[in-house]
Amino acid sequence: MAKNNPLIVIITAFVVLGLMFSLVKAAATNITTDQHALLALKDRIKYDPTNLLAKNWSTSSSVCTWIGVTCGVRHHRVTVLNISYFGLAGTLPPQLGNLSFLQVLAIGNNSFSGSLPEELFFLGNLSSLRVVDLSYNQLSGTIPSSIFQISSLEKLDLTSNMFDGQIPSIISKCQRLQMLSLSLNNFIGYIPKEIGNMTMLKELYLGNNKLQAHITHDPHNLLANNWTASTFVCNWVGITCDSQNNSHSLESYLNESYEHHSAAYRKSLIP
Ligand SMILES: *[C@@H]1O[C@H](CO)[C@@H](O)[C@H](O)[C@H]1NC(C)=O
Ligand SMILES: *[C@@H]1O[C@H](CO)[C@@H](O)[C@H](O)[C@H]1NC(C)=O
Ligand SMILES: *[C@@H]1O[C@H](CO)[C@@H](O)[C@H](O)[C@H]1NC(C)=O
Ligand SMILES: *[C@@H]1O[C@H](CO)[C@@H](O)[C@H](O)[C@H]1NC(C)=O
Ligand SMILES: *[C@@H]1O[C@H](CO)[C@@H](O)[C@H](O)[C@H]1NC(C)=O
Ligand SMILES: *[C@@H]1O[C@H](CO)[C@@H](O)[C@H](O)[C@H]1NC(C)=O
Ligand SMILES: *[C@@H]1O[C@H](CO)[C@@H](O)[C@H](O)[C@H]1NC(C)=O
Ligand SMILES: *[C@@H]1O[C@H](CO)[C@@H](O)[C@H](O)[C@H]1NC(C)=O
Ligand SMILES: *[C@@H]1O[C@H](CO)[C@@H](O)[C@H](O)[C@H]1NC(C)=O
Ligand SMILES: CC(=O)N[C@H]1CO[C@H](CO)[C@@H](O)[C@@H]1O
Repeated sequence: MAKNNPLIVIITAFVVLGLMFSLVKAAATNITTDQHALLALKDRIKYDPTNLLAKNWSTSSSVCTWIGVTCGVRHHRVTVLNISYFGLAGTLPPQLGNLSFLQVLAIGNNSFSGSLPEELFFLGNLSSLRVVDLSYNQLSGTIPSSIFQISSLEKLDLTSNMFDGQIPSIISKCQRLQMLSLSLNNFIGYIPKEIGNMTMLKELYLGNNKLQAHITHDPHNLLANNWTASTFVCNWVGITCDSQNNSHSLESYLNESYEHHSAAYRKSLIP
């Protein structure tokens, strides 16, 4: 009965037009879009000790010759932005989300602050991203969940920032993730059990947060047998202690006082 209904025809026409419009818009981005995105970042730099970007990121030269920037051979678009160890302070503009060919975003060991703009990882824009290294900055706020829609992501390093909130269970959508570090932040809540089904994950660092464990499945009785109250916590499997400091400076993937709670943990291990 909906056949040839004029209203449906009109709605369909609008939907198709909208789709075409967004495709044209996406196709309309070019190296100038990338330049605008990087200039927006340059504008957000509040401290640049050696005037590196001020001098080098000049509009009179192609962005592909800018320091820290690499372009792809085929598309001649920005594929790598690596400004790690430049000593910069500033914030991240949403325009970075327009770098639609970006594969590597590395701003580690600087003094970037503020929160991550939600648009930064908006679905579809940064769909080629493989590596995100924001480690050793002063970034804060929650992680926009849009980042976990990027299925190409292989490495996410947020070590040593001031990020907070919970680790969302949709993180397991990033099935290609091989390295995840959230250490030295203010994450709270339970570690999502879905992390256990990220089969490519080789490195996982969650230490020095305010996370809690909720282990319901321990197939080989690994923790049940190994995390015993009678042995020193630094000798437990999966726990590494600071070798210079044989006390409580644990870089463990959970911060709970295991010595006092191990019995309770073992109780909750096996369903
Ligand atoms: C990029 O696109 C804009 C508008 O779509 C156009 O004005 C500009 O000339 C293009 N730049 C290059 C380098 O193709
Ligand atoms: C910017 O730095 C790159 C890499 O060091 C260099 O090749 C380029 O000539 C510099 N550009 C300017 C305008 O200084
Ligand atoms: C970024 O550059 C630094 C310093 O040159 C290097 O050590 C690091 O491996 C690079 N990061 C990525 C993700 O390529
Ligand atoms: C880039 O990002 C900004 C901010 O999100 C947006 O206003 C702009 O339209 C985007 N597109 C281009 C082509 O610069
Ligand atoms: C992302 O892509 C959409 C659709 O092409 C566009 O409207 C938007 O401006 C882009 N940039 C950001 C930062 O969202
Ligand atoms: C990065 O910065 C942190 C904190 O300042 C420092 O501990 C670390 O050694 C730095 N990494 C490198 C490779 O220099
Ligand atoms: C893995 O996690 C996803 C998302 O939570 C879920 O849909 C899927 O069923 C899980 N697969 C297994 C094998 O646990
Ligand atoms: C726990 O595992 C560690 C590392 O494999 C091992 O050195 C230690 O002896 C084990 N402890 C117990 C009580 O099995
Ligand atoms: C040893 O642990 C104490 C208390 O947790 C800490 O303040 C100190 O910085 C640690 N020392 C080293 C060398 O890591
Ligand atoms: C290393 C570390 O952060 N330890 C903390 C773990 O949590 C207990 C209880 O919340 C604190 O007392 C420790 O300082």
